[in-house]
Amino acid sequence: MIKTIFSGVQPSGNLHVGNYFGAIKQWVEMQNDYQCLFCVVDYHAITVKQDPEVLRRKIIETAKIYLASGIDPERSIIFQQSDVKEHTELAWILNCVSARMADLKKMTQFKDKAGEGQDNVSVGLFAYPVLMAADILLYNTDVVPVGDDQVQHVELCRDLGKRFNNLYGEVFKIPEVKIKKESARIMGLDDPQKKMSKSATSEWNYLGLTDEIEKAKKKIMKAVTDSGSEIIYDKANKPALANLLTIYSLASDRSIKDLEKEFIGKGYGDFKKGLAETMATFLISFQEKYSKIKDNDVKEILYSGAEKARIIAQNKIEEVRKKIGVLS
Ligand code: AQP
Repeated sequence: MIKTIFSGVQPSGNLHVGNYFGAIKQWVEMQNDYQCLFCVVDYHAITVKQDPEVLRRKIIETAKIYLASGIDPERSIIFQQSDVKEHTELAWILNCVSARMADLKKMTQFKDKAGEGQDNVSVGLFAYPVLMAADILLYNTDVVPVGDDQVQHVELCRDLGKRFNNLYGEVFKIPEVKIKKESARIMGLDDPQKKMSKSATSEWNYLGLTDEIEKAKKKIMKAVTDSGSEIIYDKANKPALANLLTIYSLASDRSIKDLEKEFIGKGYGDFKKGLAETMATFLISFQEKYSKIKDNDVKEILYSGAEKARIIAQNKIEEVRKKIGVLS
């Protein structure tokens, strides 16, 4: 039987090469072998403050990025999370019957995002991994392709699904996580100790898929580097260069060894110029596809995607409602 994958991106900022190489590129490759659902997880985005006008635009932009990357709406279901109400319904049920405060307190992403002010962030930010578990469990998902930062959340999803099944009998399929080792964690251009993040306070942190080409080049030229001048991959001692080499390798489809060879005897300046040009070529080609996609076409794709997703989600929620004892 054909297996199902589910994954999503929050429309919470400018999607970057970390989102692309860490997650979306894998999705494109998996379309041939799986039944795929790719969601624009807008209810995740509102766990932190959003400007409604900007959010509306980002939802369209995120779906456009899926399409420009090669997600094919004829083969894959692309939809907006808030269009399928069963996500929030299941999240509430899981909040009550499966999730425990202790589970959520362990989530490192919550600790990172809330920082010192844990008492003043939204309850939604704390509970968001439960909504993510609901997103996944609703669709009998077999595999969840994500970047490294989401692995802990998928593990929690597995635990919540198993706990529900133990209490009420087999209802949920327990999914596996899938990460692409070489691109699982792209680090910030301004700080190689922190992951590249679309909601970073500084735009010099990320390389956006829709960044103007000259700006993208500037970001690369300004990216922090390490001491020394040799171009070698050494994650422990040269983390910034290791990150840039990873991005270079992913954008050019060349091995890191091959790149190291090319830059023997050359310094960071030449290396960055090479990366800036490679990235420009990658972004020009991506943005050409992106700019041809019309907002209205995206809206139609999201609408019909939600109709298809809803059929699967409604079946699962009916099963859940029966099990927990509410009248249908
Ligand atoms: N730096 C990264 N390297 C590799 N993969 C990454 N992903 C995110 N950042 C990196 C993967 O992209 C997918 C979508 O991410 P998300 O929208 O769920 O947001 P996130 O994981 O919280 O990361 P972001 O993009 O930095 O968003 P903000 O700043 O809004 O929190 C996921 O599969 C993620 O692993």
